[in-house]
Amino acid sequence: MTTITRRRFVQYGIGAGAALALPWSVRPALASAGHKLMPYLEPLPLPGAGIVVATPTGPNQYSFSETQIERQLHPQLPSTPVWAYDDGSGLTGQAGSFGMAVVAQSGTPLTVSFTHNLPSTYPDWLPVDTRETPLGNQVRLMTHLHGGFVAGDSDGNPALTPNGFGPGETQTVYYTNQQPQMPASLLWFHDHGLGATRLNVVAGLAAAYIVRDEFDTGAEPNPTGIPGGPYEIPLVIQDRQFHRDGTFLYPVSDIPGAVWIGEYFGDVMLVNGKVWPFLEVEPRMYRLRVLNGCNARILNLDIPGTRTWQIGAEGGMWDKPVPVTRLVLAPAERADVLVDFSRVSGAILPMKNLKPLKPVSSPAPSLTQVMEIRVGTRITQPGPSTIPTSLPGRAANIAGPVATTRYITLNEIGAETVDWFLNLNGMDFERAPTETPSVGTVEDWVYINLTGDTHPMHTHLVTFQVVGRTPFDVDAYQSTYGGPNGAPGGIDPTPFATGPMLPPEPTERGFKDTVKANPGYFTTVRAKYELPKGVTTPQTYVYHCHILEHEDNDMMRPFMVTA
Ligand SMILES: [Cu+2]
Repeated sequence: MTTITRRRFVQYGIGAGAALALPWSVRPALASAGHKLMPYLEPLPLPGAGIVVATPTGPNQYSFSETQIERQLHPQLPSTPVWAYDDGSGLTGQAGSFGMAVVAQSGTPLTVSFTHNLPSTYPDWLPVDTRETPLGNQVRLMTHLHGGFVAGDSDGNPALTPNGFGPGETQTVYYTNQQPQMPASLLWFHDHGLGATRLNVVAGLAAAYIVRDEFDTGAEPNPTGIPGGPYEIPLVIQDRQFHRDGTFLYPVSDIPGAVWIGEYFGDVMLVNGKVWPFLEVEPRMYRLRVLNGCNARILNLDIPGTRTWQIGAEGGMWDKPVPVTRLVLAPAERADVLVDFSRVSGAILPMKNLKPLKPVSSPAPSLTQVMEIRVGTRITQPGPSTIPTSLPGRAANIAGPVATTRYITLNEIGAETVDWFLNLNGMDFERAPTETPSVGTVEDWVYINLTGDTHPMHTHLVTFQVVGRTPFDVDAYQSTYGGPNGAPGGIDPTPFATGPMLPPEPTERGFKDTVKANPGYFTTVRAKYELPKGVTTPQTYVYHCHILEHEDNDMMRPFMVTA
């Protein structure tokens, strides 16, 4: 608490007038252009038809450059500057603001490079808060493979490389795709620049990373008996606002002296990088692979159709399908679902986003429309007509013993003031790691939420089992242990429990890399802290809230896998 941190140093020093230097202070708040846009005018971009499937530059090797392109994201909008990952193709195949997918094979490692070809300083449509960034308004990039089981220096890791990569510089990483830690699954890679992740991702720096194996081949038919080929549809959902000139609108704080805002919520929904698209399907079974790519919005998706089953989540496929009616996905959570349109031939079905039910809590304003599904009447290829009774994946059931249980507090400090920030364990990001699991051991991490909202907690390196959520007396815990920087970590909240631990949701059956830590509960997850083959201790990673505004300020901590 007495350390002079990045934030406080600049707050009391050179950064004090930063907000005044931005053109935003003289630009009147523009009404977002979103409410005037007519939905469902353009088709959903698909792999090979609006989403580029990356071309390797050598055997098991990809070379991307981060570059600015312009795309029209809706027919009633001017074109939008978008930051994109270019595989060398020039991105003529990218239709919208999301448009790149790597297809990897479980067990086959990849070498990937990312070269910064973007502007050296932030444009005025991306309002950087220079109190949070290591190098002011310089654009510093770092790509993280979300869900990757990799060495620390291939992680895109703001603890190891806080300054990221500047213009002309190249980040080179080695993605192990090692089994069983990286089974067939939908991962994604996105920018993780320190203090600017929220802006770099809004600008477009996010892409899909699809891992295949001998069962989940992506073809139809396949050994799993699920839809494939054109009947497997990725859905990357992101909410955005727009200026009338087509640029993304990212609001600046209305608190004098602050630029950072607590959470970014859009007033239009983009799916695969297009505003409110439509999707034409045949009256048969489909596989939808849904990723919540929003900065802060928790989705509660009503999947239209007659019957829906979830078959997997972040950590890959499960052992059996689970019937679902709604998909409640916090930022970075994924759902792999089978949807049967066979009984709704000819129907026009809206996919809607509803307010998430308690105990999930979010201040997001309503945004109901997502996309429209148009069911045709003809079937080109029948595909599977039944749901498999078993799947070639796994339920999460980590055998003990649990070597260590760690108690991690989630704190919000100075809300609605110029000094507003969030933290973990009452500590700033820059402090040395306090979570130091021994390699190969199993640990329980208990997220003690002392704030009013749900935080999607994401751990790099590992996937985990959700053990459960326990209601507790937040006020009593807070008044006993809280301080000016929040409550410290390391204190067991069990004496404050007000009821028994609730089991995981049916949709938390498998391994996950992001868990909803709801207010009023402490949430326990269990992971085995292994390292990739040939990688030796110590290795440093980070864990953080995946609400990108929170991650940037300052709800993120390093952790170290030790001997
Ligand atoms: Cu958060």
